[in-house]
Amino acid sequence: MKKLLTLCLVHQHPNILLGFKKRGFGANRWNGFGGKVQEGETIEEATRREVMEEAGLALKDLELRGILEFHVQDDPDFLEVYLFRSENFEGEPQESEEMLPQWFHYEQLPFQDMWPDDQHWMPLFLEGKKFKGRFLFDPDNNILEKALEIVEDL
Ligand code: 8OG
Repeated sequence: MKKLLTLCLVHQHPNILLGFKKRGFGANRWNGFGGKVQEGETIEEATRREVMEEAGLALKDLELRGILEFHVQDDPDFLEVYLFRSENFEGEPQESEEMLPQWFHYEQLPFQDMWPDDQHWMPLFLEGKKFKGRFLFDPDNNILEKALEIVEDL
């Protein structure tokens, strides 16, 4: 079964805001902000809610930039992650129970402490492209298969 999630990268060039995930799925990694889309909300509403909950920011803009599927070997469940870029917001990045936010220069992203797929699609994100991807992981989070394509529209 498919699970729908959101992920938002706040990008004020040359810097990207990431959060250090303190607990739960993906703990001890830097990532954008996001989570599961709940019943009764749109994907965009879920993105705004998660960024507010995790980083204390009210987004002023939101652009869909990628759709990424994540599969784990031998698991029929998979994630479909809607990846957004946002540039403008109200508020100051604030630490939450889940995330510790920090700005990173785009050339100094901490890929060794991020999800292993991020280094593959981040260059497309930084070039302003839209893309679709599919990654298959083994149970230790190593990438077994990857497919990534630039698309005109999502
Ligand atoms: O609600 P929860 O914190 O579990 O949501 C997981 C978040 O992590 C959500 O924003 C989607 C995101 N995420 C994955 N897999 C991957 C991945 O491989 N790379 C990145 N960058 N984010 C991911 O669930």
